[in-house]
Amino acid sequence: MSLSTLKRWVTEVADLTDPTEIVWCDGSYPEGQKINALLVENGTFEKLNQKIRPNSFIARTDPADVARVESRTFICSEEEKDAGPTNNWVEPAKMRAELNEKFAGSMRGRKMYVIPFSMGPLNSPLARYGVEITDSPYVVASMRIMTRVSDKIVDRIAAGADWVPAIHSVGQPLIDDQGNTVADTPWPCNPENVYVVQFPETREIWSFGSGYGGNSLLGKKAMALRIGSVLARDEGWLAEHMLLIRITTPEKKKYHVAAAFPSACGKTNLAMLQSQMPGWKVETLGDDIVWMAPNDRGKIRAINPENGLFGVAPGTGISTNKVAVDSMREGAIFTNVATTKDGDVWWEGLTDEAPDHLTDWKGDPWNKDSGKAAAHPNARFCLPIDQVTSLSDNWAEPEGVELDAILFGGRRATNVPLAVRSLNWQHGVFLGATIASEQTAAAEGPIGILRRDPFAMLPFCGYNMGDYFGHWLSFAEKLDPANLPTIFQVNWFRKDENGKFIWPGFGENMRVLQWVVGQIEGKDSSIATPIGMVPKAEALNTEGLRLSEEKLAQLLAVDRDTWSHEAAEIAGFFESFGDKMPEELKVELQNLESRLRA
Ligand code: GTP
Ligand code: SPV
Ligand code: MN
Repeated sequence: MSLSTLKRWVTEVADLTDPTEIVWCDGSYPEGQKINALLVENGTFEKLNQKIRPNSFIARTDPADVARVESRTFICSEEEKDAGPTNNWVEPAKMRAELNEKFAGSMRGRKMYVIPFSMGPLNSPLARYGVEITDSPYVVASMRIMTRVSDKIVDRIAAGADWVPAIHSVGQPLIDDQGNTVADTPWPCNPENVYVVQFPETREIWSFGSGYGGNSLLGKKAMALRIGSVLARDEGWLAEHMLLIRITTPEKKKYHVAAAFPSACGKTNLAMLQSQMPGWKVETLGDDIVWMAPNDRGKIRAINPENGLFGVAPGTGISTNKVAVDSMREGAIFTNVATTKDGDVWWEGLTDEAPDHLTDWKGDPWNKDSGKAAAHPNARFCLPIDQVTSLSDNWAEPEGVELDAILFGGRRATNVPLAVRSLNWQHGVFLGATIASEQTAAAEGPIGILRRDPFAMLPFCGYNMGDYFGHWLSFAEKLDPANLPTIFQVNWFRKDENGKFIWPGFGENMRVLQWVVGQIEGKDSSIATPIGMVPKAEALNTEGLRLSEEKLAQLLAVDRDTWSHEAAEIAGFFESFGDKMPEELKVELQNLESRLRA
C-alpha cells in the first residue's frame, strides 16, 4: 500500500458521498478544541459546568440510536460458510451494491473527515493502522479519545504500512435529491437504514445510519475485533473482547490477567477494581479489547490496542467503582446520561439518592416520581485512558505484557459457580466456547434472555466461530507447554431465591482474584467437580463479608441435574457449527457428560 492508494480511496469515497469539504485529521490539540466547539455549535454537545467538570461534554442521541445493532451487523465473506452460523451474511457483491446506493450523496452538505489512527502504540509490533472516513464530528471527537489519531500514521502508510479502510456516514445528508437545503438535527442518524458491514477478505469496514458507539467508532469493535480476528487468524495471533489487569500480591509478585465478559458484564469494573485487601493491588491496562501473540519465550504477550474507555455509566458510582468516578472528573464525553440543574451529570447508581430536578437523557424534565430511568441503560462515558487513576505504568509497553491467566465469564443467575479453574488448555477453550450470558442493554433486543456468547465474541468474531475455536485450540502449540496461562471461568451474577445477587461483586471480586493467584501458584485451594476445579469453601477469603455458609455453598454449588441440562444445550449449540466444530471440543463435552454421570 502507499500514500497514493490512500489518497485515491479518499477521493473515491468523496466522489461517492459528495461532501462539501474534506478535512484530514492530525490528532493535534487545536483540532480537538475546534471539533468540540463545532459540536457545541451544532447542538450535539452541551458543555458541562466547567467549574465542576472541566473540558467535558454531554451528548444526547436520537432515542432510536442508543446501542449496537447486531441485527444489522454483517460479515460479508465471499462464502457464507466463512461467516458461519453466528453472523449475518450477505453476498459481497449484493452488499456492495446496497451500500453504494446508501452512500451515494450521503454526505451532501456535510464535511467529510479523514481520521488516520493506530490501534496499539505506534511503535508496537502488535499495532495495526486504520483510516476512518466519517461525516460525524462526534465520531471524530470520540475516535481522538479512543484511538491514537495522528498524522504520523499517514507517514507510515506512505512508507508502506498496511491499513484498514473504514467508511462511516450518519446517512442524513443536508441537501436533498432536489438540491434543497435541509436543516440539521443535534444527532443526525438514519436508524431505519443501519448497516455495520465487514468485508473480511478485503479487510474493509462500511458503516451507515448510526452515530453511536461500536456502530460508528470503527477502530473499536469493527476493526480491533471483527477485522482484527481475521488478521489474527491469518497471522497467528488473537484479537479478543477482554480487559487486562496487573495484580500485585503482598509478596510483590506481579501477575497479568485478561478477562472476557460479554458487553455490560463487568469488564470495565474489574479492570478498575479497587482492592480492600491489605497488600493486594489491581492496576488497569485495558478494559475492553486485548490483542495477544506468542513471544519468543513461548508466553503470550498482550496489548490493549485502545487509547480510551467507553464505559457503561449506569451502575458506576462511588460505592461500586470509585476509580472510574475519579477518572472522569474532566476531559470526558458523556452520552445519554442525565444532567443536573447546575450543569453536571447523573445516572442511576452514581449516587444512592437522585438529585432533584434532573434533565433526563432525552432532554425532558425528570424527578424521582417520573417512574422511568433518568439515564439510558446503555449511557456511556468516554475518557482518555491516561486519566485512569489506577493505570498500570506498563500499560503501553510496545512488546505487551506476559499473560498468566485468562478468565471467561458472563451473567448467569443460575448454575455457574463463582469460579472454576479449567483442567488444561483444551478444557479452558471448552469453557470459553460454552460461555452463556443474559442479554444486556449494550445491544438492541430483549434484556435478560440467556444466549451462548462464546469467548464474549458472539457479536465480534469476523469469521466462522467453529474455525475460531480451532484457532484457540491450536494457539497452545505456539506456546511453552510448561508455561501456559491458566484458564478460569467466573460468575459474579448468581442470584438467590429472592432474585438478589448472592456475591457482593465489584471490589470484593478481589477475593476471587486471590483464589485465582493461589491456583496459579499451585495452592491446594480447589476441589474437583464435574465442570472443573471449584474453590474449596474454606479457601475463599470471605472474612468481613456478610455471607452465610449456606449462601457460600450456593455460590459454589455444581448441580448435576441442571448441568446435564446445560450439557445437552451445549451439544445443540455445537451442532450448529456442523463440520466446522473441532473434534477436541466435542471430546471435552463427552468428558463433561461422563463426569456428570460418574
Ligand atoms: P461493555 O463496555 O459493554 O463491554 O461492558 P463491560 O463488560 O465493561 O461492563 P461494565 O464493567 O461497564 O459493567 C456493566 C454493568 O454491570 C454495570 O451496570 C455494572 O455496575 C455492573 N457490574 C459490573 N461488575 C459487577 C459485579 O461484580 N457485580 C454486579 N452485581 N454488577 C456488576
Ligand atoms: C460493547 O457493546 O461491548 C461495548 C460498547 O463496548 S460498543 O462500543 O458500543 O460496542
Ligand atoms: Mn465491550
